[in-house]
Amino acid sequence: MQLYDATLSGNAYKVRLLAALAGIDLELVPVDLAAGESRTEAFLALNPRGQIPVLVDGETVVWDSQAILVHLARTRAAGWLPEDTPGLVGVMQWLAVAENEILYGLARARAVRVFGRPWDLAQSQELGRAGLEVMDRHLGRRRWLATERPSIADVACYPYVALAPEGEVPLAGYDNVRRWIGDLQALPGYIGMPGIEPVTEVA
Ligand SMILES: N[C@@H](CCC(=O)N[C@@H](CS)C(=O)NCC(=O)O)C(=O)O
Repeated sequence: MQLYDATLSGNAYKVRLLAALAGIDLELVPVDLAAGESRTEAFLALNPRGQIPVLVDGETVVWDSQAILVHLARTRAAGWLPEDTPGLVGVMQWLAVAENEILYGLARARAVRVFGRPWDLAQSQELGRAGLEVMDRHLGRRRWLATERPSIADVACYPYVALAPEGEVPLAGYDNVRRWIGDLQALPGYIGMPGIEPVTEVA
């Protein structure tokens, strides 16, 4: 399987992370976003949105990080996506948070600060903090986001939450979120990415 990837993309990292946690081999194909490599005709044939990550699994091409996590869980990492309705619904709810408050909030704030993207920093940070508050309350009652064990919901939400300080959204005060980050970092097979600090202690 090939993953069209960039080292500093949190969306691509979440796919690398699930693969590492579940022991799945991936061949990484680097895409230089700054050079416009995601906007070429050849790349748009893979993903009409012109974005990474894209997974090529034989004849199957999957774009969008959430969809790729589902594909990997359904084909090679069964324990990461529950089949029962409440479990599946719980995962879907957190994939929605990953695509909304986390992507348009925390990830955008980071993209403004790290890559100079032209989005509204204060608005992105505010949306990101709203997502963190929801997560923090939820994680005060349970260890993992959707099920009794880690699932693709945790993997989908993790990268841009852990990278939030790069967008000038400190994680101080979100103690349950920081405990959850530490639990994820302690999982066998865990890999990090540049910009994610290890959580060593939670007040
Ligand atoms: N919802 C998409 C978002 C993907 C995305 O925003 N990818 C960024 C990198 S993190 C990208 O490829 N940007 C290039 C562009 O939009 O030109 C996903 O989860 O895969």
